[in-house]
Amino acid sequence: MCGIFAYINYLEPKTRKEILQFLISGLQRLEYRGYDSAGIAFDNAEGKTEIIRQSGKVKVLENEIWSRDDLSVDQSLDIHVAIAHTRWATHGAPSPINSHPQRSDEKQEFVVIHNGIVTNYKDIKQFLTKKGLTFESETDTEIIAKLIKHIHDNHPDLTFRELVEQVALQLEGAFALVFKSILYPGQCVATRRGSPLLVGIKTKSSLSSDHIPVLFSSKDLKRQKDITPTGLIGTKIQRSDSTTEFTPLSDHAEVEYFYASDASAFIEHTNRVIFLEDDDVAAIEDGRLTIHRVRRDFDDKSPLTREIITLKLEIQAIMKGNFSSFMQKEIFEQPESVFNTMRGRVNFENETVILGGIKDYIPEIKRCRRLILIGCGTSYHSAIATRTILEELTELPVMVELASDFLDNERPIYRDDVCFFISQSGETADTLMALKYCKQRGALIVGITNTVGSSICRESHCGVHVNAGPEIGVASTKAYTSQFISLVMFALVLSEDRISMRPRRTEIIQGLKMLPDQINSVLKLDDQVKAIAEELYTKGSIMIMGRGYNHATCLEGALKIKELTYIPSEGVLAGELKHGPLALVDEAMPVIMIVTRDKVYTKCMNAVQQVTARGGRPIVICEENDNETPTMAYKHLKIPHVVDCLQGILTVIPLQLLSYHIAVLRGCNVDCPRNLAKSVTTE
Ligand code: G6Q
Ligand code: GLU
Repeated sequence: MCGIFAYINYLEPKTRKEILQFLISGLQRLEYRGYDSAGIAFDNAEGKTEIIRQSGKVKVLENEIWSRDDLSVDQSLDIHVAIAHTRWATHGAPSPINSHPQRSDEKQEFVVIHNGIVTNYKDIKQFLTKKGLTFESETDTEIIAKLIKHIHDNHPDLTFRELVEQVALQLEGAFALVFKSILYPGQCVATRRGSPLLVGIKTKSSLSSDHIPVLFSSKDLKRQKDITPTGLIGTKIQRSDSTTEFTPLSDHAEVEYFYASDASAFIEHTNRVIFLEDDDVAAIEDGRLTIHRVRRDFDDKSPLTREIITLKLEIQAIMKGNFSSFMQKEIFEQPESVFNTMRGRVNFENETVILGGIKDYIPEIKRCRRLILIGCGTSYHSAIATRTILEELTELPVMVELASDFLDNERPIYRDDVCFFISQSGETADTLMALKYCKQRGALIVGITNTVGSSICRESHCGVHVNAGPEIGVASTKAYTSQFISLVMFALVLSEDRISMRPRRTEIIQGLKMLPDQINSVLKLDDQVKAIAEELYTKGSIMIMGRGYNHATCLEGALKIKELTYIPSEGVLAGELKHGPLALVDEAMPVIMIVTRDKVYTKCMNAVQQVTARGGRPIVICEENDNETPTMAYKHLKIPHVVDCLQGILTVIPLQLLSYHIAVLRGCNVDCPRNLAKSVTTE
């Protein structure tokens, strides 16, 4: 997700340096949301809008800002509007020109920052191109900047707020927008639909009210009924003669406002916050904040006021939302993170998959000798989870290696090998060293990471950004499922032209489409899982069994339990049960078994029988339509059916939840387990 931040001071003098520092710290507070580039816009010493944008970390932008010696940073500004943005690219690769703020023209009459996706941007772009406008970026956002200028040029009588309303009426999709314009100095207008946007208010005195009236713009603007989405421009707009009395918010004229994607960006300055609703337009002019409604349908039922809330949360609490830990938040984020991994890549209608980061290398990959997947810990498990489907759809030999063991044994690598390096952090030492080992031997290097600009990213020839959003909990959860999906998408890309594989690809792609909702269903088992945790948290060890597509699941579940709860836990391939692990089974040994309806269902049922025959009391994770397995289990958790190669996305979630609840019951530090680090950057 990206971050929006804006700072407006009115009769509260600040030097340009202070303002720039506000912007940088605001963006730093939003870094946890994940991004790949950043930018700011402010007034320069000549009174023009200055834009500074960089791809990469906020630090890169900060260095660029302070390297400039022409900014007159000591100039004091009584009234000023500054906007800032961290971008999570959806349209156009991370680059300065694709970063925000996006501008309307060379003179930068209007600049805008955007969080979300404008789904009808191509229509609007085509419309504006026909009007003679040209575009410099690959983003959807740029059309917003161009559109507001176009409406202004055709309706110079409209106020800044009215211009933004008209723009919002044209847009489809999700957006939070903040505009700045040299044509409307000291004014800043924001609006949202589908993406969060907050207003922070800082004044020296108490506010005269804890509510702000909402003004209904439709009283001001009579739109002609024949307006079409791109037919508005050039339509005469009438304005009623209604005037609106402004009630100043405070008896002091001096005031500072903040716009942000979440309160963590400005909570250190003020805890007085307004949460804007969809289709609100928040306009700041002459130090006054007014909130308007852009009535898209005339039976608008939204409240007539917006409450000014006094937040009592600490910054971290805001970042965690309503969750007790980042790990818990990240487990519950998986419907969204899995969707984000597929967003803009999987087209569920025409059943195509596009991975922009590797598309130029597909011919070379198709000619390769074999695929080698290399990683550590959970990332290694995502490789195990997808090896079979990769072999099936690519018809290539696929090897899976633990990076440390791969290096210890100096495995042979050849020029026609394709080596995948899977890493959430992109900085894991063993994985990075294995990458360099393979690169030296001429193999093609594919990075599968969750961190843009990381070492593994930079060292790879090509790659896939798993787009899970930042993962702060040391124990990897949403990165695992996103790595899993990324590798499945890769398999689908490699088999795009195989007629014989069409039915299988259809089954998988339609399975991917259902995943976010199905993950939500599994998350609803949280209370049942917690009840099981209350039985297990005092145990001395826990065994988890699975096979086939769920071999990886039992390894990953065991890893989660051991690293979070410090209870020895082993993931056992059910087919190995009789070759030793069965000796561990008795009525005291907790055994969790994964049984899903696929080609190994019967074998898994046999394993359940073997465990129960030794007095074991298995806790089974099975499918909703399976009424047989539960009769043999001590307890069971039912999850939705999904195509076999995607089962591991759903079956791992009860194990993530179980490890979380057991850790909490045992008083363990969920986000920072003892002895562990989020990124193991040493061997
Ligand atoms: C698992 C841990 C750990 C992690 C590895 C690899 O929950 O987070 O096993 O998966 O250390 O880390 P990277 O994926 O960042 O390379
Ligand atoms: N869709 C816009 C872009 O790709 C904004 C993405 C974001 O939310 O950061 O630039």
